[in-house]
Amino acid sequence: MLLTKGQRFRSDFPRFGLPQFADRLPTSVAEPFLQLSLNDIHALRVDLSSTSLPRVTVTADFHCVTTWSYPQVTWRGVGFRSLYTLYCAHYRSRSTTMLPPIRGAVIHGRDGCRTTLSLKDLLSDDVLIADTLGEQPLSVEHGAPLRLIAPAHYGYKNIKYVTKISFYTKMPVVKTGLLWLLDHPRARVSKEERGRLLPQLALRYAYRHLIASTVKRFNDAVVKDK
Ligand SMILES: Nc1nc2c(c(=O)[nH]1)N[C@H]1C(S)=C(S)[C@@H](COP(=O)(O)O)O[C@H]1N2
Ligand SMILES: [Mo]
Repeated sequence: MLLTKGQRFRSDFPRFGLPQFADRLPTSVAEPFLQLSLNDIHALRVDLSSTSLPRVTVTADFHCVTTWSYPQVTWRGVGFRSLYTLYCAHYRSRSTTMLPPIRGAVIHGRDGCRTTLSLKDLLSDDVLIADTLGEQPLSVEHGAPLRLIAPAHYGYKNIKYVTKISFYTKMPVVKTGLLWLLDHPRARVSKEERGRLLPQLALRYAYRHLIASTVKRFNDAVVKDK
């Protein structure tokens, strides 16, 4: 199997994430609502369980920045581009002004985890809001009820329990203390954009040593919550 620079395939698809979110596993699955807004106004709430937007299927390798990958994951849900088109129509129906050019978005997870992506990256064909993994509804471990999937980008751009996507006319930056250094604005796997400023090779080796303890930490948290 072909794998990009610095990545190694795992035989399982673990629950994983930033260590501070390990214990914030939602204990129940929320309603599949997604809020879209522009510059924090003109909000639109979409119910993904009843929307007539077309369903799409995307199969792709999943790549965590800490160097583990899991091959050929099949996600189903609603294509991001069709949600964006719906949002643009909503804006036009509510506003007397033209839709200003949108640069990027903050993607918010219910556990407090968030990140940014440019609109250009979000509008790629393979980006979706997924509610299904394989043949099953998305599990809580993997982000139920909804998660953003952007396969060309490292796992940390693929926000679980996504509740809100806030568009902005200026490219947003999320202030997450030191984590800012780890949040590359694009985080493309093909370009090995693992983090900001820091050398990619150093990150590759530093991260690799964190995998086993992080998997354990996330597994233990699941057990504790049950
Ligand atoms: N809400 C939320 N989304 C998140 C994370 C998180 O901690 N919270 N971690 C990210 C990281 S670093 C990775 S690798 C993937 C892991 O997804 P998985 O738990 O489905 O394997 O989720 C990403 N999305
Ligand atoms: Mo990750």
